[in-house]
Amino acid sequence: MSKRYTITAALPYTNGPIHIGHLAGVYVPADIYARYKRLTGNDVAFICGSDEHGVPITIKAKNEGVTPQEIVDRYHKIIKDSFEEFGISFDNYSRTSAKIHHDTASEFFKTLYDKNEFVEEVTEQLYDEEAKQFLADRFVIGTCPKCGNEESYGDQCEKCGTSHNATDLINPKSAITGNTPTLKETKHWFLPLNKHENFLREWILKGHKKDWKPNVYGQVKSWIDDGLRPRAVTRDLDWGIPVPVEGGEGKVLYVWFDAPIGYISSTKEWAEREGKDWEPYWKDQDTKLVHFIGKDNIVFHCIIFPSMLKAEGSYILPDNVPANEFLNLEGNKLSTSKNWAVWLPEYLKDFPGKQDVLRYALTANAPETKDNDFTWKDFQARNNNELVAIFGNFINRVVVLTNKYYNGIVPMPSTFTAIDEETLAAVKAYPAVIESSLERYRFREASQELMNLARLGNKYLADEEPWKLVKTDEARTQTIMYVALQIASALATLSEPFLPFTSTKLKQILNVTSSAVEMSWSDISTKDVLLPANHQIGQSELLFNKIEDKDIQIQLDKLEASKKANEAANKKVEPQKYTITFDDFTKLDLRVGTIIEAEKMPKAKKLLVLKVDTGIDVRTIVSGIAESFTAEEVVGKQVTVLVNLAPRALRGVESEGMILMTENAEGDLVFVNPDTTVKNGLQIS
Ligand code: B3M
Ligand code: ZN
Repeated sequence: MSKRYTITAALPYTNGPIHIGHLAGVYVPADIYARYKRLTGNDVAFICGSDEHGVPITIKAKNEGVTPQEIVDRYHKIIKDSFEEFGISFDNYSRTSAKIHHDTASEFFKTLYDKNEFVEEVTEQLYDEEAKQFLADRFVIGTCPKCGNEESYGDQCEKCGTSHNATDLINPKSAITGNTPTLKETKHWFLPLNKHENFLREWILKGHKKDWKPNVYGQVKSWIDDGLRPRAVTRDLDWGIPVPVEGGEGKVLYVWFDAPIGYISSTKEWAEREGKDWEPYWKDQDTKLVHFIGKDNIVFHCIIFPSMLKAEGSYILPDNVPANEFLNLEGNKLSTSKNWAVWLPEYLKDFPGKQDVLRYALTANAPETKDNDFTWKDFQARNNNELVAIFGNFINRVVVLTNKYYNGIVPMPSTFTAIDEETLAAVKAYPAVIESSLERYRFREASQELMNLARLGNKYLADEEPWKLVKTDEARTQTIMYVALQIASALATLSEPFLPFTSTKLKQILNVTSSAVEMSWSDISTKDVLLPANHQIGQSELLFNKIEDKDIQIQLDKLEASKKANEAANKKVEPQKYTITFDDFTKLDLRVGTIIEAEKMPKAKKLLVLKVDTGIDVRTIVSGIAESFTAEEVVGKQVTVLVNLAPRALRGVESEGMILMTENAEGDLVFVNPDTTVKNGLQIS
């Protein structure tokens, strides 16, 4: 039965581009779900937008010496483009700096204020005397009172997920100056979550929310069981939505108060554009509201936002909040600051046209029930062994053979054998199989069922061997190809939520884009004929290409470079050594020289054997630089040489001196040399 769905995906902060963690955790599953709901005939509003307030944006702007507006304008565009490029089919992508959002959020606040749903209180808050600023949220770092993480933020600990008040932090430090904050009185409006505890308990714990994912239900239960306290929903900051009531001058709404209202304002913006009424999408009890988020957002979507909606009184509450766990990358936590990530704009540069490959790899390995690891090897294997070898191979065989035997015209079948009947019946069952996974938000499982349908097709062809029968049994060959084409046709539609670009391409190849032959999701289980005899299909085109080891190596090298850069950045500057006399210094004979020959020391990873013109002589120096330079690269380089170092044998080669080196920001070795070419042999003093 057709239903109305409001599907939201967490509003990304506009302080950086989107990476694979965001895609895997939130946007790909949300998109699969929205596409599936549309395909099955529902009325869907798939809603998102940029979260443009909040401290991370102010901090980024400060660091770059630009305005917060410049930051959000830059990343709003980059993020929006990435979503489009990856086929995330939002009905609307708005931004919280939009007027419609400021108006909606202000109104929402005023309604709660008028209904006396806030507690107005002057309390002592953390204050940085030097920066002359109150410290909330990410402006303050300290020890989490719950788990002991020493780098918890003022509003949330990223380690254990707890949301707290900044004054709860043990040992707070200002993120701006590093100072220990003082306490200063200021007035704020608090949402008394304790007042909503009973409702939350009834709604989530005693209600029908037991079918929520165990990670979500478990977290929410533990928060409620711990007891809820009032939370300030205003801040002493200048970036955000001004507090719209008396006494609110110079204060803004807490970002987590305004951001979820962004779902509502984005829906309004969409409805206005489409000439629809937004209200049923948020106020009709028959509408299913589903929030796709990452696990760090659970408290906001399952406790705070529902309390706000309940307090307002006219809104529906979420039907489900299928939060995902986190995705790691090659064994380490994804991190923006450490550049340990795969950024979508960069991925597209390196793998143009391969959006579906990433969507598939991330879905097949989605962090649904526990944190999961993305590895480039797995990505390559998913592509080569599944998309290319199973899905692509099946389609290619069917299309090539149909063109070869019948000039691309779907042949007329004759009598079906038991195998044919079974195969066609299995195809008919697939929509229900995939639906059952999707209805339980099990996207990994659903993607594997899709692949199983392609497997079924491959096995059918391999068992029936039309390429052998074509010489002896014309009628049987026609029947086999007819059955195979029905499978291909089912794949074209069932793949759409997961592989939208592939689905479009496949529909073009099968020539099923015109309304006469277009097929819906439900047709697959109800119709006997999906692709009728005599229908003309197009030429074969490869849906997927093999990804080579060298392409994967480039990605691994990039990560290695990030790792080195981090190590270099974190390298502590060594303390100064003990004092030496001028005489001690003059003992060192440092000269400028030029490397004139170089070769790799056999069987030694790190060593190059160099011939260096020191101006005094040409001598051999063995240098441990082979991991940073090739032999060819260093020939001709001017370097600084310690020429009076006692010779010593390295792997049987006598080394007569030492070349001075240091490290660059990427952690690679670099030469210490004069900044202009000078005569070899000149002394350094
Ligand atoms: N911007 C947090 C995040 O990106 C936040 C989500 C808002 S959803 C209303 O993790
Ligand atoms: Zn914690």
